[in-house]
Amino acid sequence: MQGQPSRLHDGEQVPDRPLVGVIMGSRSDWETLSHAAATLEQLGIPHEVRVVSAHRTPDLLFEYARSAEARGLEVIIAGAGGAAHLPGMTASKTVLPVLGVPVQSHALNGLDSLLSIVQMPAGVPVGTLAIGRAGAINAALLAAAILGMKYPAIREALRRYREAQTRAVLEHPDPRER
Ligand code: RP5
Repeated sequence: MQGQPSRLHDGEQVPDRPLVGVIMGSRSDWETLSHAAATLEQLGIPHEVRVVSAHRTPDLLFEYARSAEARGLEVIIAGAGGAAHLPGMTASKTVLPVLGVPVQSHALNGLDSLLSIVQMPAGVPVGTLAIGRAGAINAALLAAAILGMKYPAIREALRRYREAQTRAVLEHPDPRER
């Protein structure tokens, strides 16, 4: 219909408001979580980025998770290192999907972060990704897959990302060439 915003087939237009909240326990986690934000950016997914610590700012964490759905967030990516309570505590205060990224800690190389995030007792799930950069990128891609079920434009962006990745491998089969 003329004058109406064009509606994509079988789904909703991507809104301007942040759909993904990228949170982390410390500014020192940004080096890792920046890869999630950059991937969301690449896919054209509106997102916000915040430091929210389970240990240092527990009230802020509760408020952030409690209000996330009402503010329009649809997925939360939570990264933390060491005794990494942030993803699990966030998941305890919202029914939005929470994707956990274990940050590579100095003491135990991120194994502590991984186990803290992945070993949730039954009842409150956290979708846990790999330690470090790979996990941060994959959290963004998984967020895109979740959002893609509702927003066809995001599903198409994800499809293009995967096609470009495949092309890059096929077009440069010789690992010695630069
Ligand atoms: C965790 O403690 C954070 O997620 C971070 O990975 C780790 C260390 O934090 P900083 O001491 O660098 O602020 O809560």
